[in-house]
Amino acid sequence: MLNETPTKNKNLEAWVREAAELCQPDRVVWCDGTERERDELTRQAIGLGEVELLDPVKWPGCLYARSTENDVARVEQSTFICTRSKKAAGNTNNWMDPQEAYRKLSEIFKNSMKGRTLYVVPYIMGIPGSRFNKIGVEITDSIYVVLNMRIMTRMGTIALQELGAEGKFTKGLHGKADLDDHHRFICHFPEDNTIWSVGSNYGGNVLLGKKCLALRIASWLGNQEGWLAEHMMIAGIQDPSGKIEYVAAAFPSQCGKTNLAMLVPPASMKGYRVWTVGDDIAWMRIGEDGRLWAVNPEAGFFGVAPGTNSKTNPNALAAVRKNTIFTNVLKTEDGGVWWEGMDGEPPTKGVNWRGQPWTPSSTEKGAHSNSRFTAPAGQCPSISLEWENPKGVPISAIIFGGRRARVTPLVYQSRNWQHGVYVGATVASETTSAATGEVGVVRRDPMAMLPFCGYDMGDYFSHWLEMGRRLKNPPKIFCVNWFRKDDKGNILWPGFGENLRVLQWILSRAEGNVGAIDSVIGFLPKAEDLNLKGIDLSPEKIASLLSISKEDWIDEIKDEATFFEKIGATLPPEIQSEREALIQRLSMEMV
Ligand code: GTP
Ligand code: SPV
Ligand code: MN
Repeated sequence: MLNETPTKNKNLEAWVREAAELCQPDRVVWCDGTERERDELTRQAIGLGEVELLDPVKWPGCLYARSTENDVARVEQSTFICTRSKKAAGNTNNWMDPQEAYRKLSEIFKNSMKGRTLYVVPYIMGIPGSRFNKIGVEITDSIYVVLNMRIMTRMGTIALQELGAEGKFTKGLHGKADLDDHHRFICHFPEDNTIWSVGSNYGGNVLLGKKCLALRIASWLGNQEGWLAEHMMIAGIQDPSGKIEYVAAAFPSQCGKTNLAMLVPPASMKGYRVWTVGDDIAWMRIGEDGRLWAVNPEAGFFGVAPGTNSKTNPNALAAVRKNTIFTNVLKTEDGGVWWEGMDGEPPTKGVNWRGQPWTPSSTEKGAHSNSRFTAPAGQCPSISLEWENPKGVPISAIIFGGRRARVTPLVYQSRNWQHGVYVGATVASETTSAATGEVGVVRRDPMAMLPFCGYDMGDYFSHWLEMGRRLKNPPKIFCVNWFRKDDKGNILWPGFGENLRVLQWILSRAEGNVGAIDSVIGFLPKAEDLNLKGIDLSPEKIASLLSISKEDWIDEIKDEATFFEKIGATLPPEIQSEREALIQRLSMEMV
């Protein structure tokens, strides 16, 4: 921890001074990212009650944190894109005039760090040394944020070195203020390369490298610079011959990216391995070979805790055994952690995410359904050897998906890139507790980017179409649904490790090695082409997983129309014509 200014970057120095004048902290501390600094900050955070130490033998280097009860998820209604013209933000984003936003948030930031320390956190999104990096600097009064940022990003001196005296950086100002949700705003100023976040101390609202920079600001930059910033996991699938092919998958929050990225093959699929490159964000560029190459710009996982166990995701469990921060899970009496869906018996007592005593007979959950772990990616046993390759990995298949009890089959393939963009653009999913608001309501979430696209959604679709035109060798585009239910409301597909069977079909299709049924919505697998050896699923269940109901799809098309109307005039004509072609295929089927 340095108290003098460790940078020669005049813009950075001036901006830190400006922020300190506004927020009036007692101290300004520049973070260097060393272990010594972590130990010192941990000691202070424990003293302030921001975090608790877990049992150092069972959970070495692990911390426990609770955010306040009204601050446990992203807040989409308080998240704004602040561009000079409202049009640039588009109709699916909340917009605020930049002058008004700066004025309004300045009022909240003003003097808000009195009695507190202001930490300056320089960080890299991307692979150190790569020309595709983006440097960010987050100013924050939360030690919890600093400790999380040092896991989620490459942080400290390394970032200042890469920034140099002249380098550009994303300015991120974060303050807890009074944590009142009426004073909670997450504002993005893409034209100023700036983020202001105030009134929260939770995840995607405050770890500004993640959703704010690596998706909202980066998607804006990607549109200008000709690349894609996506809410996608990335993984390598190794087949028994040793060949590795990479896939990238966009599912909305809490819909299975982390689990897919860390998949453990079922016992019956000997010789397969899945290698984790990233679990939440992909930055994708066109390589010299005309393929799409993806990099995970993060250094850690901010993963969903509930449901994580040795069957569903043993790799995540292994990754969180040390040096991990647990947020809003249950703390056990012996200094451990627990969440619903963990292995074994629940503890006989503990303290729940609200800080109240808990026993298995409590009616309330022990862990919040959006409780999370923050773990270094390098600790994951399935981490790919390529995860820090600055070139990234070449993507053979892009997969879209979501939670749908009905309508969407287990898997289908789009006809070509343009149709694939339409499939991605029309993805819908049941809402989850990753954002505040009602859970389980179906909403359109194109490319899983509805809450994260930093500009007009219609222009974003155009950018995807343009990328396709530039790709000589584009990945094939697929759609999956692990969450289809039967009439009794039971999920039909066993999911998790068994999803590899679907990936196997996807990769065979991408290589052109297997046939398919040419259906109205796209290419469906023939049941006999799915590898179902060693899995106990009746032919009837398989049939319903792969079935498409005309009535459901007609309803679907109507709902799409409402969403497309909302997007308005920027909706690309190609998307409209894909929709018309689908309507025509459906109506021909009807006569
Ligand atoms: P974010 O970090 O919010 O972006 O989420 P994510 O997409 O990484 O979701 P994650 O993999 O953490 O999964 C969220 C929830 O979905 C967990 O409760 C999982 O247990 C559940 N889940 C994941 N994969 C499957 C699956 O294949 N089948 C079923 N039924 N549930 C799954
Ligand atoms: C998500 O909500 O998609 C997350 C968690 O990955 S957060 O960082 O809170 O956005
Ligand atoms: Mn996410």
